[in-house]
Amino acid sequence: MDYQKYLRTDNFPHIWCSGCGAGVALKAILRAIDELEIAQDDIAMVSGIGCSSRTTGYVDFNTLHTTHGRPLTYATGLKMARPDMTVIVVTGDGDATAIGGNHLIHAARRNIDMTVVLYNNHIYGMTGGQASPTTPIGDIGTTAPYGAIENTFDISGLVIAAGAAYVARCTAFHAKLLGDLIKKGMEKKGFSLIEVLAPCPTAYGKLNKKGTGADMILDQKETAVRVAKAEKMTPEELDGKTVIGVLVDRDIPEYIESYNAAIARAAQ
Ligand SMILES: Cc1ncc(C[n+]2csc(CCOP(=O)(O)OP(=O)(O)O)c2C)c(N)n1
Ligand code: SF4
Repeated sequence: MDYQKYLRTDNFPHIWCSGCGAGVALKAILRAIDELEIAQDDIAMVSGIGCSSRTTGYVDFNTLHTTHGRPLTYATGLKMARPDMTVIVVTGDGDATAIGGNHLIHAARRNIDMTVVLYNNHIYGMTGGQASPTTPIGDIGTTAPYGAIENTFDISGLVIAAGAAYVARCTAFHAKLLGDLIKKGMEKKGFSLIEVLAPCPTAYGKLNKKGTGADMILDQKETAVRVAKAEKMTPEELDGKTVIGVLVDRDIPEYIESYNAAIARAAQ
Protein backbone atom coordinates (compact mmCIF):
# COMPACT_ATOMS: atom_id res chain seq x y z
CA MET A 1 0.00 0.00 0.00
CA ASP A 2 1.24 3.48 -0.88
CA TYR A 3 1.01 5.36 2.44
CA GLN A 4 3.15 8.14 1.04
CA LYS A 5 0.35 9.67 -1.00
CA TYR A 6 -1.72 10.21 2.17
CA LEU A 7 1.03 11.96 4.11
CA ARG A 8 2.11 15.60 4.24
CA THR A 9 5.75 14.72 4.61
CA ASP A 10 6.65 18.40 4.29
CA ASN A 11 5.33 18.70 7.87
CA PHE A 12 7.77 16.03 9.10
CA PRO A 13 9.51 15.36 11.38
CA HIS A 14 6.37 14.61 13.37
CA ILE A 15 6.18 15.37 17.09
CA TRP A 16 5.49 11.82 18.30
CA CYS A 17 7.98 10.19 20.65
CA SER A 18 9.53 6.85 19.94
CA GLY A 19 7.12 4.13 21.12
CA CYS A 20 4.02 6.36 21.02
CA GLY A 21 0.84 4.60 19.89
CA ALA A 22 -0.19 7.52 17.70
CA GLY A 23 1.76 6.36 14.65
CA VAL A 24 0.20 2.89 14.79
CA ALA A 25 -3.25 4.44 14.95
CA LEU A 26 -2.52 6.72 12.00
CA LYS A 27 -1.34 3.81 9.89
CA ALA A 28 -4.50 1.86 10.73
CA ILE A 29 -6.69 4.83 9.73
CA LEU A 30 -4.85 5.14 6.40
CA ARG A 31 -5.20 1.44 5.69
CA ALA A 32 -8.95 1.61 6.34
CA ILE A 33 -9.31 4.58 3.99
CA ASP A 34 -7.21 2.90 1.32
CA GLU A 35 -9.21 -0.34 1.48
CA LEU A 36 -12.46 1.59 1.21
CA GLU A 37 -11.02 3.46 -1.81
CA ILE A 38 -12.34 6.83 -0.63
CA ALA A 39 -10.89 9.75 -2.59
CA GLN A 40 -8.67 11.97 -0.46
CA ASP A 41 -10.68 15.06 -1.42
CA ASP A 42 -13.87 13.42 -0.10
CA ILE A 43 -12.46 13.03 3.40
CA ALA A 44 -12.55 15.68 6.11
CA MET A 45 -10.43 14.89 9.15
CA VAL A 46 -11.02 16.99 12.25
CA SER A 47 -9.00 17.01 15.47
CA GLY A 48 -8.76 18.96 18.72
CA ILE A 49 -5.52 19.68 20.56
CA GLY A 50 -3.09 17.11 21.93
CA CYS A 51 -0.40 14.73 20.66
CA SER A 52 -3.18 12.54 19.22
CA SER A 53 -4.82 15.54 17.60
CA ARG A 54 -1.61 16.42 15.76
CA THR A 55 -2.58 13.63 13.33
CA THR A 56 -4.43 16.09 11.10
CA GLY A 57 -1.19 17.96 10.43
CA TYR A 58 0.38 14.95 8.77
CA VAL A 59 -2.33 13.79 6.35
CA ASP A 60 -3.32 15.02 2.92
CA PHE A 61 -7.10 15.23 3.32
CA ASN A 62 -9.31 18.23 4.04
CA THR A 63 -8.18 18.82 7.61
CA LEU A 64 -9.23 20.96 10.56
CA HIS A 65 -6.96 21.17 13.60
CA THR A 66 -9.37 22.92 15.93
CA THR A 67 -9.50 23.89 19.63
CA HIS A 68 -9.02 21.67 22.68
CA GLY A 69 -12.16 19.64 23.35
CA ARG A 70 -14.13 20.93 20.39
CA PRO A 71 -13.42 18.73 17.35
CA LEU A 72 -16.88 17.16 17.50
CA THR A 73 -18.56 20.56 17.30
CA TYR A 74 -16.59 21.49 14.18
CA ALA A 75 -17.16 18.03 12.74
CA THR A 76 -20.91 18.27 13.39
CA GLY A 77 -21.19 21.60 11.59
CA LEU A 78 -19.06 20.31 8.75
CA LYS A 79 -21.12 17.15 8.32
CA MET A 80 -24.39 19.12 8.41
CA ALA A 81 -23.11 21.46 5.68
CA ARG A 82 -21.41 18.75 3.61
CA PRO A 83 -23.15 15.41 4.28
CA ASP A 84 -21.40 14.03 1.19
CA MET A 85 -18.06 14.17 3.01
CA THR A 86 -16.62 11.25 4.96
CA VAL A 87 -15.90 12.83 8.33
CA ILE A 88 -13.24 11.37 10.62
CA VAL A 89 -12.45 12.85 14.03
CA VAL A 90 -9.12 12.13 15.73
CA THR A 91 -9.00 12.97 19.40
CA GLY A 92 -7.47 12.03 22.77
CA ASP A 93 -8.91 10.92 26.10
CA GLY A 94 -8.39 14.42 27.51
CA ASP A 95 -9.70 16.19 24.44
CA ALA A 96 -12.79 13.98 24.11
CA THR A 97 -13.73 13.05 27.67
CA ALA A 98 -12.50 15.91 29.90
CA ILE A 99 -12.94 19.34 28.31
CA GLY A 100 -14.89 17.81 25.41
CA GLY A 101 -16.91 15.25 27.35
CA ASN A 102 -20.21 17.02 26.89
CA HIS A 103 -19.78 17.14 23.12
CA LEU A 104 -18.86 13.48 23.00
CA ILE A 105 -21.99 12.21 24.72
CA HIS A 106 -24.27 14.48 22.69
CA ALA A 107 -22.68 13.61 19.35
CA ALA A 108 -23.17 9.94 20.25
CA ARG A 109 -26.74 10.62 21.41
CA ARG A 110 -27.56 12.32 18.08
CA ASN A 111 -26.00 9.44 16.19
CA ILE A 112 -24.58 11.78 13.56
CA ASP A 113 -22.73 10.01 10.77
CA MET A 114 -19.01 10.30 11.48
CA THR A 115 -16.15 8.12 12.69
CA VAL A 116 -14.20 9.04 15.80
CA VAL A 117 -10.81 7.47 16.42
CA LEU A 118 -9.97 8.19 20.04
CA TYR A 119 -6.38 7.56 21.16
CA ASN A 120 -6.67 6.70 24.85
CA ASN A 121 -3.23 6.94 26.49
CA HIS A 122 -4.62 7.46 30.02
CA ILE A 123 -3.04 10.90 30.42
CA TYR A 124 -2.57 14.37 28.93
CA GLY A 125 0.52 13.60 26.88
CA MET A 126 1.13 16.91 25.15
CA THR A 127 1.16 19.00 28.30
CA GLY A 128 3.44 16.70 30.27
CA GLY A 129 1.28 14.20 32.09
CA GLN A 130 -1.70 15.66 33.92
CA ALA A 131 -4.25 13.05 35.01
CA SER A 132 -7.16 12.57 32.62
CA PRO A 133 -10.59 10.98 33.11
CA THR A 134 -9.04 7.64 32.11
CA THR A 135 -6.01 7.68 34.44
CA PRO A 136 -6.49 4.52 36.52
CA ILE A 137 -7.07 5.00 40.25
CA GLY A 138 -3.74 4.99 42.05
CA ASP A 139 -1.70 5.85 38.95
CA ILE A 140 0.50 8.92 38.92
CA GLY A 141 -0.02 12.11 36.94
CA THR A 142 1.61 15.49 37.48
CA THR A 143 -1.73 16.63 38.91
CA ALA A 144 -2.04 13.42 40.94
CA PRO A 145 1.44 13.00 42.48
CA TYR A 146 0.11 10.62 45.17
CA GLY A 147 -2.05 8.66 42.77
CA ALA A 148 -5.32 9.45 40.97
CA ILE A 149 -8.33 9.19 43.27
CA GLU A 150 -11.19 9.71 40.82
CA ASN A 151 -13.14 6.92 39.16
CA THR A 152 -12.32 6.52 35.49
CA PHE A 153 -14.52 6.67 32.44
CA ASP A 154 -14.91 3.50 30.43
CA ILE A 155 -14.96 5.51 27.19
CA SER A 156 -16.50 2.82 25.02
CA GLY A 157 -19.14 2.06 27.66
CA LEU A 158 -19.95 5.75 27.98
CA VAL A 159 -20.45 6.17 24.24
CA ILE A 160 -22.53 3.00 24.00
CA ALA A 161 -24.78 4.26 26.80
CA ALA A 162 -25.06 7.65 25.08
CA GLY A 163 -26.44 5.99 21.94
CA ALA A 164 -23.74 5.48 19.29
CA ALA A 165 -24.42 3.09 16.42
CA TYR A 166 -20.99 1.44 16.45
CA VAL A 167 -18.34 1.22 19.16
CA ALA A 168 -15.14 -0.80 19.10
CA ARG A 169 -12.01 -0.99 21.24
CA CYS A 170 -8.54 -2.09 20.26
CA THR A 171 -4.90 -1.74 21.27
CA ALA A 172 -1.90 -0.48 19.35
CA PHE A 173 -0.46 -4.01 19.56
CA HIS A 174 -3.39 -5.39 17.50
CA ALA A 175 -2.63 -3.12 14.55
CA LYS A 176 -4.26 -5.26 11.84
CA LEU A 177 -7.47 -5.66 13.87
CA LEU A 178 -7.44 -1.92 14.53
CA GLY A 179 -7.50 -1.12 10.81
CA ASP A 180 -10.37 -3.58 10.30
CA LEU A 181 -12.36 -2.05 13.17
CA ILE A 182 -11.85 1.49 11.83
CA LYS A 183 -12.91 0.35 8.37
CA LYS A 184 -16.14 -1.14 9.79
CA GLY A 185 -16.76 2.08 11.68
CA MET A 186 -16.35 4.14 8.52
CA GLU A 187 -18.77 1.87 6.67
CA LYS A 188 -21.36 2.27 9.41
CA LYS A 189 -24.12 4.83 8.94
CA GLY A 190 -24.24 6.79 12.19
CA PHE A 191 -21.86 7.72 14.99
CA SER A 192 -19.00 5.29 15.28
CA LEU A 193 -16.16 5.41 17.77
CA ILE A 194 -13.05 3.30 17.88
CA GLU A 195 -11.15 3.57 21.17
CA VAL A 196 -7.47 2.86 20.61
CA LEU A 197 -5.39 2.08 23.68
CA ALA A 198 -2.22 3.89 22.71
CA PRO A 199 0.94 3.75 24.81
CA CYS A 200 2.43 7.06 25.94
CA PRO A 201 5.86 6.00 27.25
CA THR A 202 7.03 9.60 27.74
CA ALA A 203 4.36 10.92 30.12
CA TYR A 204 2.17 8.09 31.46
CA GLY A 205 4.79 5.36 31.09
CA LYS A 206 7.59 7.34 32.70
CA LEU A 207 5.49 8.59 35.63
CA ASN A 208 4.18 5.07 36.27
CA LYS A 209 7.37 3.09 35.61
CA LYS A 210 5.84 1.14 32.72
CA GLY A 211 9.12 0.75 30.83
CA THR A 212 9.66 1.50 27.17
CA GLY A 213 7.03 1.88 24.48
CA ALA A 214 7.86 -1.69 23.43
CA ASP A 215 7.26 -2.94 27.00
CA MET A 216 3.92 -1.14 27.10
CA ILE A 217 2.81 -2.53 23.76
CA LEU A 218 3.79 -6.09 24.77
CA ASP A 219 1.78 -5.63 27.96
CA GLN A 220 -1.24 -4.87 25.76
CA LYS A 221 -0.74 -8.22 24.07
CA GLU A 222 -0.89 -9.96 27.46
CA THR A 223 -3.95 -8.17 28.82
CA ALA A 224 -6.20 -8.03 25.75
CA VAL A 225 -9.14 -10.41 25.42
CA ARG A 226 -11.33 -10.67 22.31
CA VAL A 227 -15.05 -10.00 22.73
CA ALA A 228 -16.09 -13.59 21.96
CA LYS A 229 -13.78 -14.98 24.65
CA ALA A 230 -14.69 -12.25 27.15
CA GLU A 231 -18.37 -13.21 26.88
CA LYS A 232 -17.51 -16.58 28.42
CA MET A 233 -15.43 -15.11 31.26
CA THR A 234 -16.52 -14.07 34.76
CA PRO A 235 -16.11 -10.48 36.03
CA GLU A 236 -13.31 -11.78 38.27
CA GLU A 237 -11.50 -13.34 35.30
CA LEU A 238 -11.89 -10.09 33.36
CA ASP A 239 -10.38 -7.97 36.12
CA GLY A 240 -7.34 -6.19 34.69
CA LYS A 241 -8.12 -7.30 31.13
CA THR A 242 -8.98 -5.15 28.12
CA VAL A 243 -11.85 -6.38 25.98
CA ILE A 244 -11.13 -5.70 22.31
CA GLY A 245 -13.27 -5.96 19.18
CA VAL A 246 -16.72 -4.72 18.19
CA LEU A 247 -18.65 -3.85 21.35
CA VAL A 248 -21.80 -2.51 19.70
CA ASP A 249 -23.10 -2.48 16.10
CA ARG A 250 -26.73 -1.44 15.78
CA ASP A 251 -28.96 0.10 13.12
CA ILE A 252 -30.63 3.17 14.60
CA PRO A 253 -31.89 6.46 13.07
CA GLU A 254 -29.06 8.72 11.92
CA TYR A 255 -29.21 12.43 12.74
CA ILE A 256 -28.94 14.03 9.29
CA GLU A 257 -31.59 11.70 7.87
CA SER A 258 -33.89 12.55 10.80
CA TYR A 259 -33.11 16.25 10.33
CA ASN A 260 -33.95 16.15 6.62
CA ALA A 261 -37.17 14.28 7.39
CA ALA A 262 -38.09 17.01 9.91
CA ILE A 263 -37.43 19.69 7.26
CA ALA A 264 -39.65 17.81 4.81
CA ARG A 265 -42.44 17.66 7.43
CA ALA A 266 -42.05 21.39 8.13
CA ALA A 267 -42.34 22.18 4.42
CA GLN A 268 -45.67 20.33 4.00
C1 LIG B 1 -8.86 25.39 26.21
C2 LIG B 1 -7.55 24.71 26.43
N1 LIG B 1 -7.26 24.20 27.63
C3 LIG B 1 -6.09 23.55 27.82
C4 LIG B 1 -5.19 23.45 26.81
C5 LIG B 1 -3.86 22.75 27.06
N2 LIG B 1 -3.83 21.43 26.51
C6 LIG B 1 -3.31 21.17 25.29
S1 LIG B 1 -3.31 19.55 24.91
C7 LIG B 1 -4.00 19.17 26.42
C8 LIG B 1 -4.28 17.74 26.83
C9 LIG B 1 -4.21 16.76 25.74
O1 LIG B 1 -4.53 15.50 26.24
P1 LIG B 1 -5.23 14.43 25.34
O2 LIG B 1 -6.41 14.98 24.65
O3 LIG B 1 -5.45 13.22 26.16
O4 LIG B 1 -4.16 14.18 24.18
P2 LIG B 1 -2.70 13.55 24.19
O5 LIG B 1 -1.76 14.71 24.16
O6 LIG B 1 -2.55 12.70 25.41
O7 LIG B 1 -2.69 12.75 22.93
C10 LIG B 1 -4.24 20.30 27.17
C11 LIG B 1 -4.81 20.30 28.54
C12 LIG B 1 -5.52 23.99 25.56
N3 LIG B 1 -4.71 23.88 24.49
N4 LIG B 1 -6.71 24.62 25.40
S1 SF4 C 1 4.12 12.62 25.02
FE1 SF4 C 1 3.12 10.61 24.99
S2 SF4 C 1 1.29 10.88 23.68
FE2 SF4 C 1 2.69 12.61 23.29
S3 SF4 C 1 3.93 11.96 21.52
FE3 SF4 C 1 5.08 11.43 23.37
S4 SF4 C 1 4.51 9.29 23.80
FE4 SF4 C 1 2.96 10.12 22.38
